[in-house]
Amino acid sequence: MIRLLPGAGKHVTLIPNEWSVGKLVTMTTTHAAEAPPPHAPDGLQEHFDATIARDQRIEPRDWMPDGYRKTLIRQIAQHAHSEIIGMQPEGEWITRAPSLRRKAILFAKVQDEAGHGLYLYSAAETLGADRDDLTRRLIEGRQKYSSIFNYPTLSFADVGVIGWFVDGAAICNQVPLCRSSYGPYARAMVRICKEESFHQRQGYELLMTMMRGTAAQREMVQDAVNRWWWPSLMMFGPPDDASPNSARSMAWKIKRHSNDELRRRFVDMTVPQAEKLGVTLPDPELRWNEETGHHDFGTPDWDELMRVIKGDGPCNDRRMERRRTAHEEGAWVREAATAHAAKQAARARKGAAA
Ligand code: BYC
Repeated sequence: MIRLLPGAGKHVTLIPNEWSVGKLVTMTTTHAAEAPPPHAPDGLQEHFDATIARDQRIEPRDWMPDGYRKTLIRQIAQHAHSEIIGMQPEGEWITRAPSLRRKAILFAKVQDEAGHGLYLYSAAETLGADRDDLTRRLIEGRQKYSSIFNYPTLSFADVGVIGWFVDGAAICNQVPLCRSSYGPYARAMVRICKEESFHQRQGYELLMTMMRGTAAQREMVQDAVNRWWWPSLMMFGPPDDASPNSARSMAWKIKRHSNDELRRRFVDMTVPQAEKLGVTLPDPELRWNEETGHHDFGTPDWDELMRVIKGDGPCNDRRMERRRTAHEEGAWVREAATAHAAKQAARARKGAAA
């Protein structure tokens, strides 16, 4: 089957592959998994390369190499799953927030994360992925989500530190993704980053309030900082020399900076904030380096990151169990929405025929 697609000013033919937009064949078929890499019809690869070289965007209807599509689906799906699982650690504090104001703020933040997950699943769908399939892959442990959400939230100070560190790290990582070469992903990131920046400030404001409080509150903040610092540095992924995907993703301009560059940017951004707050970052090697114009810092425990990614972190089982239960308990909502959409479509058809 050949489809005609509007290319840059001219019509080009596309030989569909398993990822083609319009879900000609979905991700789950055996055929798709076994299909040989599709051959790019004349000129399309060159057109794609030139678009990337000019820093222009690839859009869903454009031809793209199979590897580019797969890489994007992998990254966007992992990102979407992280947003949804990321609702859990903070969500546990909604009923225990110390005031109505803090409860309302936390509620709104957790709800925003759900929204981020939905934009991202929608972006993945523009690549031909199927959201149900992605969710199944997560639930069956075949797709990843961020390591950071496998750590427990032991006190209300953790809510502030997640906002400050985790959302701060998310901003460092995701602002450059607003310039990612794939249009729908880049556009989703614009709104997500605006909200993340609000989240980071609410976390920092909460911590400033606690630091002005009692000695016990200040201790809670320092304890949360000690527990979240290293896992936050791990959010940026393995070091560059152990990151199998970075080089390819950067050549395609999906990622704009390497894992280590972004990690360093995060450290540089966070150190003065820690000083202002009056907390100590738990790294004896942390110091300003006049020559490089950046901070030197210690090495995260990469074995720990690998263990957590593989499912052996402090809360992996709990997070996945909760996600599975929520998915099963939400089945009636999906069925009701599908029935409602079918009814609406039937009504629209009837109206059009009348
Ligand atoms: N945790 O070659 P690499 C958020 C995996 S949401 C788990 O460097 P890549 C927020 C990686 O997937 C946070 N897995 O990979 C939400 C790869 O495995 P596969 C999520 C990790 O893709 C709610 C393998 O290790 N943010 O911020 O070039 C509230 C090798 O790594 C991790 C995003 O998803 C990890 N930490 O770079 C608040 C942002 N690190 O897939 C905040 C978008 C690596 O080959 N994603 N892996 O089996 C990215 O920027 C990149 O995907 C990463 C990894 C930097 C994360």
